[in-house]
Amino acid sequence: MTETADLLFANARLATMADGGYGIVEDGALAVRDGRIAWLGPRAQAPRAERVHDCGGMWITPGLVDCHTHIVHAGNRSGEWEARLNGASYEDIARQGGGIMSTVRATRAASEEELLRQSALRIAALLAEGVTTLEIKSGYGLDLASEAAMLRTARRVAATMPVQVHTTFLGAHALPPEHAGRADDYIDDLCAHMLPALAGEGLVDAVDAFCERIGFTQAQTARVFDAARRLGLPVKLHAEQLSDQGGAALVARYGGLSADHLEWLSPDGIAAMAQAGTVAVLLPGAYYFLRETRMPPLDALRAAGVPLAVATDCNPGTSPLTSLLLAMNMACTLWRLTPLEALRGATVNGARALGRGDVGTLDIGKRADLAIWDIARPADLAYALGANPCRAVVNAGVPRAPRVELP
Ligand code: DI6
Ligand code: FE
Repeated sequence: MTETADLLFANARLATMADGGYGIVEDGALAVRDGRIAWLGPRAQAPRAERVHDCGGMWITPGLVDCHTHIVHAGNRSGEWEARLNGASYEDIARQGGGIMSTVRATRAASEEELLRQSALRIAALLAEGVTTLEIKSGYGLDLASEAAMLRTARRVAATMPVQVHTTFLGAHALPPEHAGRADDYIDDLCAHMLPALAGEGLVDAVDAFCERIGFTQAQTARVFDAARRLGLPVKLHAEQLSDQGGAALVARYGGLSADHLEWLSPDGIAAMAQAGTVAVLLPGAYYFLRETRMPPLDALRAAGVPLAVATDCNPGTSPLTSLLLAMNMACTLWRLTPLEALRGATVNGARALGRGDVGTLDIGKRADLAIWDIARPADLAYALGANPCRAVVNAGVPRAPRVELP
């Protein structure tokens, strides 16, 4: 590289995640120009730069990617969680109006300002741990105005906090009370009116659904996917979380970006995902919080070469988790992912689950989204329970402290 770089991160150890492994460069350096990675390699060969940031021998990884969250919502469900621990059943709680519908009521009642204020606290926790790309789903509004408010709030997160946001429409998350007993009518309205209107406002980057006995059927999900396809939007799916509904094979048939959860994934589903290049998004937070016992078929996914991503699934009901590092540890401790698989799941494969090729690895030309860590080796990121070794985060070449100001 002959031109002078804007900024050089020197005296660093690089985990580029670019070669199927950690892609380690010891005693390395990384140069940034115009927000992009302009050069990386051995420090002795580093180009000139306007400014130099001495990393003191710390590690640099790609900025982390949390590719599956419901992090924008109002209210919380700690009360029903406490009731369950005191013996109440899900049915008791649902009869008293608990569950997803209590979050729907709270979210519908909240102003967009309040939605942003409550969500920003959770998002700040993720950003403090090096997350630079975040997926945010709707799905607690379940009517046009409230779904729009959620997605507009997600867009405001990207405008007011140092993070790139991918919005996912999840109108097919649960059946709203206004359509009780009329799921097909709700899907009709969603496909004919809600999704086209939200997409027309530029609020939707991808479309998701909850394909489950307590969610929507394969046929209803396919209608949502057909509507997404008509609008040129990519799809992903909450699939095989609690039963095998054939969701993974369905989203793979649509060339979907990802199938998520997958505890009940079948061999047919795995084959379809491998064929389509659909990413398996693993959500150990929900498995842990619900005290599930059935694991996703990880050895079969590995054997089929299906890329594995790891995400928090941050949501108030089944995964109130705002630490991607802890999600990585859960994936290793509960499901025997290797630390390398967990870190790839939160970088390059998380990016792939969002259809992004310009983040997730350290490569020339990629967006200079980086995280700088005070660790002995990359495995420390999945190892430490609760410690946050992030010492700096870089968004498009601009360094910042891990702790961010709230909007
Ligand atoms: N699967 C889940 O675990 C969450 N949504 C979904 O599709 C539950 C969301 C909630 O309980 O609020
Ligand atoms: Fe989810």
